Amino acid sequence: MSNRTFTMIKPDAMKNGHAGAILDRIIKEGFRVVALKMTKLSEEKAGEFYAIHRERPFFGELVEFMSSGPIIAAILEKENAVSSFRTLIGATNPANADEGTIRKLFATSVGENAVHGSDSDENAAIEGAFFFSGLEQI
Ligand code: ABT
Ligand code: MG
Repeated sequence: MSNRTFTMIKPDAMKNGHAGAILDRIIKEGFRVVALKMTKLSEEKAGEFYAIHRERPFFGELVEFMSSGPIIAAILEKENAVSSFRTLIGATNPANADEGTIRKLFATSVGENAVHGSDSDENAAIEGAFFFSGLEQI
C-alpha cells in the first residue's frame, strides 16, 4: 500500500474562495504536502486526465468545468493516504457526503464537487506524474 495520494482543488472551490480553508483542513488532518502548484487545465488536458469517463454522458460538462478556471494540484502523503483522503473529502455527490467532510462543507453539486481525490494507489501515481516531475516532489 502506498502512502501517497493526489488531489486537485477544483475550479468551483477556487472561484468561491475556499482554497485556503481546504488546504488548511488537509494539513490539519495530518497530510504532508509533497508537491503543490496552481495551474489551469486546457480542455484537451482535462479530457486526458478524465479519459476513463470519456464514454459517460457527463464527460463534456466535466471537461468544460475542469478547464473553466484555475485549479490547485497537489501530491499528499499520509499513512493509508488514498482511502484516508477519500474519507476526508466525502461522497462524490455533496448531498450524500457526511457532515464535516470537505465536499459537504464546500462543494456545489455532483458535477462541481470542490476537490478530487485519487481512487487507488495506481491512479495516485499516474495522476501525480501527470502534473509533477520527480524533481518537484519534495
Ligand atoms: P473525482 O475526484 O473528480 O474523480 O470524483 P469521484 O472520484 O468522487 O467521482 P467520479 B465517479 O470519479 O466522478 C468524476 C467526475 O465526474 C463528475 N460526475 C460524476 C458527474 O458530473 N456526474 C455523475 O453522475 C458522476 C458519477 C464528478 C466528478 N468531477 N467533478 N468535478
Ligand atoms: Mg474519481
